[in-house]
Amino acid sequence: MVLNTDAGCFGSEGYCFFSDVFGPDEVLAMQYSLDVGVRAGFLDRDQYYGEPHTKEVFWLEVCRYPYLLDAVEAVLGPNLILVYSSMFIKLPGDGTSVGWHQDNNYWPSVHGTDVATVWLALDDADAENAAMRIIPGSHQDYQEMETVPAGETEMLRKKVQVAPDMEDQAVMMEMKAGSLSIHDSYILHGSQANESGCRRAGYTIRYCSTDTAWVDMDQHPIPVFLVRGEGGARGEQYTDLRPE
Ligand SMILES: O=C(O)CCC(=O)C(=O)O
Repeated sequence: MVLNTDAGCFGSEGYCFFSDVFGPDEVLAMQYSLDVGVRAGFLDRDQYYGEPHTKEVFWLEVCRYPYLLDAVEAVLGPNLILVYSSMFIKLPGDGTSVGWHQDNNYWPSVHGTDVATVWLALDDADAENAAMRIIPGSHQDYQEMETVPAGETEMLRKKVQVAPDMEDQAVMMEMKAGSLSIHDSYILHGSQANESGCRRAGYTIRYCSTDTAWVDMDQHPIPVFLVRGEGGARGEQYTDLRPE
């Protein structure tokens, strides 16, 4: 399987990669900050830290990092809001997996199709330590798929049952720490259990283009930040965090 490294193919494949967006020193700073947060008991539940950007300025600045936003802009265009973020941490041999799912299924307050997730590698991610997997093209037609309850060792509450022939098409999102992938909010993705001796942490950051997508702030649990460009028709409801 050839991996999609071209932002221009995001529309057809539903994902793409950007390598080395953060340098080695920045990766060390993020790993340190994650370790401190874990020790301080910031995680909401085992191996999951919800909305770090609303709790620690450090992570908010990661979400506003210019090179990262350049990558998001290459995919979604220039008018960007930051709607959610969370950390998926898989410890060596912890046995937890993430069932196949579409992100939009978890976000009733977020409307529209120009919605995407940055998956930022805080550790090197590969097949051994359960890099995320994606089924290319499964976002097409923007259909919300039926879900069933997930099992006890799965990190999310519900999942989509995927036929084996479709699962065979999955690509492994292997990347070095500091690199990132971007995936469409309708694409099927998940990850298996980490059978290796190495941690695999990823920071997922969710953005929308205000050209077509919007957030119902009466339903949304956290502030939405305008990080680049124009806020659109509902822009006054978002918190302006554009650079000076
Ligand atoms: O990190 C993972 O294994 C899963 C991440 C995920 O499900 C997501 O980005 O929505």
